[in-house]
Amino acid sequence: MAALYPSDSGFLTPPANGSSRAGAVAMYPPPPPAPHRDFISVTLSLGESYDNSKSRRRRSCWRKWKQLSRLQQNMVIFLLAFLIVCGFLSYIHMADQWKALSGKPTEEQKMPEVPGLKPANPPVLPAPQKADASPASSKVLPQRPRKHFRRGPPHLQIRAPNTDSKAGMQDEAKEQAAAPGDVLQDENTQRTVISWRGAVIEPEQGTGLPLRREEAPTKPSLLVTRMQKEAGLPNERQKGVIEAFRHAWKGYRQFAWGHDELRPVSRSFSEWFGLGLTLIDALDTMWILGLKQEFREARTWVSEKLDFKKDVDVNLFESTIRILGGLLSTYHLSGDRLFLRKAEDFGNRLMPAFMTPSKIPYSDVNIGTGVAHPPQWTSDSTVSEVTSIQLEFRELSRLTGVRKFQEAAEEVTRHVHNLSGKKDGLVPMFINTHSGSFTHLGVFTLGARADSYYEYLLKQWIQGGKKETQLLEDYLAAIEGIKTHLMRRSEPRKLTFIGELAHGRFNAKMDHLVCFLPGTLALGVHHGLSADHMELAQALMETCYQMNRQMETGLSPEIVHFNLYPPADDLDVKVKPADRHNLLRPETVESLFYLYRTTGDRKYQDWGWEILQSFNKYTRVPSGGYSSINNVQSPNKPEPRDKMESFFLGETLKYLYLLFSDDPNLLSLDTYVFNTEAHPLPIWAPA
Ligand code: DMJ
Repeated sequence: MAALYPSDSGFLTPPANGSSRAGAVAMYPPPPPAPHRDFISVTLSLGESYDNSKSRRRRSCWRKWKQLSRLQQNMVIFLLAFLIVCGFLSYIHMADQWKALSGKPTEEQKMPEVPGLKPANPPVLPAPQKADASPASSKVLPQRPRKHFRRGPPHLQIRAPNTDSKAGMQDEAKEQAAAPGDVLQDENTQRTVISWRGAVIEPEQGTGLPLRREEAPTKPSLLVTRMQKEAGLPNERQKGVIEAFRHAWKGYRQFAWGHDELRPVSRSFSEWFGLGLTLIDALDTMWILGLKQEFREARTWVSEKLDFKKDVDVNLFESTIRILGGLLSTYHLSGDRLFLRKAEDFGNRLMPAFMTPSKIPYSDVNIGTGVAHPPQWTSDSTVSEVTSIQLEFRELSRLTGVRKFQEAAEEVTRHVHNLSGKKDGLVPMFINTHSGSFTHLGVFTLGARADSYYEYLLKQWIQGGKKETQLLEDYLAAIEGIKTHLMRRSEPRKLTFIGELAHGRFNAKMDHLVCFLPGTLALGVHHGLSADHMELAQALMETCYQMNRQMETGLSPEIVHFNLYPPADDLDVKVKPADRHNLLRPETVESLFYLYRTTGDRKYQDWGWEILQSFNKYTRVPSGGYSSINNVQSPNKPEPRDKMESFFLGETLKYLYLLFSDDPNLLSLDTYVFNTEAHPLPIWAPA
């Protein structure tokens, strides 16, 4: 006979000197409440033939049961009953959660299949042959659909992607092994991250630093279910956008996978930073359009191939708005921490740009060596560039709790706020990185090199919960400056437009880039600013539409000149030969989105639909992708430039999709603020 004793692990083990082949079954009771100790034993009878029949097992169980004391029997019965009740309750709870998290498309979520949707007119661009660089051929296609490992702020997730939790964790482990020193990676950091997610977020005061705090966690299952219900099915026009995106993605996937930009005509690619720019810029668009398969595949690339440890110069502004902004918004939408880790890694690598005598950052930085520098010909930086990185750096600090990002970016804002050389709120185009002063004084534009300075004044104010009054004051002053110095009306149609001022001389030239302004003005009104701004927004929107409408292709040129003097001509808009190109830019449709959201006037949707059809007619390349064109005034020979800019997927198609939505809660303007590359970031204290 051998008695068995409970081991440390709770399993029953024989005593040290006992036979390990005891063949006896025994149970040691819990610590003795009873006055006597019960030992249950079975006599070994090795000589007997082994009988493992059911009836014998049943008899022996029954015998053992009878050998238990009344107390033990009651305890066992109680334990079983308890386990059954617990099991039942947790089944109900888990069933709810799995329903919400399973990622199986509900009726509302099912991917729209729109194979029949074709452009109204056949594309005019040629279809030459070229080698295949698709992810399929380079074997990066995911083998099977993955389940999503849900983490991150749940109430910002609009849909549940379908990624495998195990795969997610493996990716994460790999990422952590590969990431540089100060990226979220060690156990301690992980623990901090978990604890800050549990804290209740407060709206941030002014430029104060929010540290490792996030929104109060709400039950993810309920939120995801609610958001799935709200998302709704795409309407016909949205399906048109999805079809356009898929066509663009097809070209990128096949000929430019993992490279910066597709060259759709030559079926090849071009590199700028060598960081998969189009793929990153397009991530959140895929999420918003519900393109799960494409998103999963791109996520795999980010996880396995995207490496910032690279000896390459990047432009601080362009890489911030596209890469940092794209990663941060994708993190917010998906809740997948892979994107936050990548964002923090990238943010760290950009930081040397700020190490200048004035703290005004250099335009370029090598993300591998950490060497930053201005362009070769000057020590100036562009004003819009140094003042349009703040939304992203501030958000990165909020999410990581690392102050330096926000501090560096806000130092620039403070500095520019106090700088002389402005004209009624209007800023010059250049700033010196040594002296910190504006240069090339006396030239004012809302176009290239100044545009997003104005946009980010308003958007930072919104992002921070409308508390940073200096930002608002600078914005309001600038709008007044625009009205006084840059706004005019054309002849004969009296279109309101924004020109430029050079040393007191007005130039009736307007970049298509300026068409961001009606949208920004409307956004300001949505957030409580003067109704006058809406009048100007609507007038400018009409002008931007006419810049498209009056061209033979229905697409705006890069720059127009307005006719100021009657009755010289019946055309308000003139285009110089050097300015006739269209780069698939987003600004007109971006503003149409804001104008429709804030006024509800469907004409803005109709205008956007016309523009999408023009893109399909004149810029679509049959083998996949869209190309910028050289001549918007030549419908028979638009001359493809053989390049699809990353912002066509990051911005243009995203804004079109949102424009055609009738759901104001789809990326609500009260919850999100879009960076200048159309990447939605959360407002810190949503209204
Ligand atoms: C984008 O990169 C951004 O919208 C930027 O603010 C201006 N230029 C392009 C789009 O035109």
